[in-house]
Amino acid sequence: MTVLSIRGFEIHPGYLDAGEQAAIVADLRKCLAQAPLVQPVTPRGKPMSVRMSAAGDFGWVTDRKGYRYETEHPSGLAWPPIPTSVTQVWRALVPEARAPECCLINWYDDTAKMGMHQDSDEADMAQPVLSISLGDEALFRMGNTTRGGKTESLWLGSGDVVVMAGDARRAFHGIDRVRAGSSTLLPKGGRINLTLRVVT
Ligand code: MD6
Ligand code: FE
Repeated sequence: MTVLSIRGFEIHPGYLDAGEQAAIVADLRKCLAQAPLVQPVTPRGKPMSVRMSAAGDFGWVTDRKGYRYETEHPSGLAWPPIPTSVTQVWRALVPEARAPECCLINWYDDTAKMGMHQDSDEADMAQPVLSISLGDEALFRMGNTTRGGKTESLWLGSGDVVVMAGDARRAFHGIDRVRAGSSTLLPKGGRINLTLRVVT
């Protein structure tokens, strides 16, 4: 299987076949029935364009009180467990890592994007972050461990998996845009990105 390395990001194009992608989507529907997607706001009160939920021991949340991990959905209910269809990918690609404690679920419509950011709210930055893309293609921008400078972009398609480990673990990255209608996986279109993390 092909593996690309771009600025230390390890990219596995087409890692999941169509059947595996559909099985994960079916599992995520059950998760989202228990922990519905919410529109988060930044600490400064700006609504984000993605809708967000999570599975696992912790969910990453943002609101007026700041960015943080929480053990409960904003409704006060526990997050659902991470589906085994998802943890399998982590075990296969990062076998040395600790078990994932959070599966962040980001849903993008065709206007959503994600500004350049670092994933840095986790206690053990030696642990990798793994992302799974499902549905419409998205333009993923990879930068440096400090803000600014040269970047490289790549379209992530449905079934692609990205591992951020080592130096890339602290690299800035973001989503510039989503290509509407580029996948038939989700009947109403859009894109789901899962990011698996060790939090503690
Ligand atoms: C996205 N991904 O693909 C946004 N974070 O929608 C991320 O923010 C990300 O792809 C950590 C590791 C891999 C990622
Ligand atoms: Fe990220």
